[in-house]
Amino acid sequence: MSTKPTIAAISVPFDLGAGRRGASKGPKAIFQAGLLRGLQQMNMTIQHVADIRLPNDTAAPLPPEVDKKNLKYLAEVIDINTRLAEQVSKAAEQGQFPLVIGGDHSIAIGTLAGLSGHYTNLGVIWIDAHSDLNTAHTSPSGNIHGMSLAISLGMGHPLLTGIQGDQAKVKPENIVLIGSRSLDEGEKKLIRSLGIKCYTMHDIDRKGMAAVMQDAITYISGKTDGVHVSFDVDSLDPLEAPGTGTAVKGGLQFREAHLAVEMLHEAGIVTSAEFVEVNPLLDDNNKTSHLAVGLISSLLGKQIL
Ligand code: Z70
Ligand code: MN
Ligand code: MN
Ligand code: MN
Repeated sequence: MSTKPTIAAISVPFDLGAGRRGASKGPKAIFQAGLLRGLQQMNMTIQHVADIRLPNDTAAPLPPEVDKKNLKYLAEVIDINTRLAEQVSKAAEQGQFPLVIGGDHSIAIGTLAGLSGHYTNLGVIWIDAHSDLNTAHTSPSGNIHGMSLAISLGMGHPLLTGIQGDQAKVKPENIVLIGSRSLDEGEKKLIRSLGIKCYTMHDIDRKGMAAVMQDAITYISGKTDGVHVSFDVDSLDPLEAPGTGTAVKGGLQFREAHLAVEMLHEAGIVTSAEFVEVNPLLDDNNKTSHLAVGLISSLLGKQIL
């Protein structure tokens, strides 16, 4: 970005899309770790524009005939994402940079739904140990945070794919997965059949993060008119990010993760972002919350010198 946009921070203290509770405490911990202060010190204009919650923690009820099979907390996930999508859309409409702070990764459903109307070809860089490409038919868990990217592709329960309209919110050729190392069988099939660009940990080990990010940026920048960065902190190695619900060994190092977001900033292509799956209940001295603040700052342009 040449002129710095206003950052519209949108917190989503929601964790019913995940298999364990605690990510709902992520936003508070990330703000307490100094998010606003850090960005203000960088001369960024940041406003905390919304905190998305269910009134009295109760979702709008679903009609009794709705098939909820293998979709845990479907009503809550629909309701929170419907609200989030409206808020994200409003921020994008006003030319702000939506910065969504989760919460579990099911909130990407609402973020992408809210963004999609503002772009013809929205790019998505999905930095995650997982691909979140399950449907109720392939999911081993029924946890909707493992389905959010499939839903954004238009695959999944119609009440989820229908948020902000039935159209797909993102096209498979505009997605890049980075840091993958825990993929379910159905997800692998889908990545192959749709030809989704996927840089696994194996690719990062072989080529190095700098080359992977350069490839990813080249791949996505020519054909998209906006790029959303969906950053799941479980992409990092559990030694770096212990405060997350589904830690998977063999993840990104602190420096690799920072390099990735620094290169995204330098490319000048990023128009929105979300940081998800910080679980303060599992954290060690707020290490993961501070890590998130550092990564967000770097993505938005913080430099060492
Ligand atoms: C598994 C599932 C997942 C995040 C775990 C795990 C999905 N593929 N996503 N943590 N962020 O249950 O679908
Ligand atoms: Mn995820
Ligand atoms: Mn994950
Ligand atoms: Mn930079």
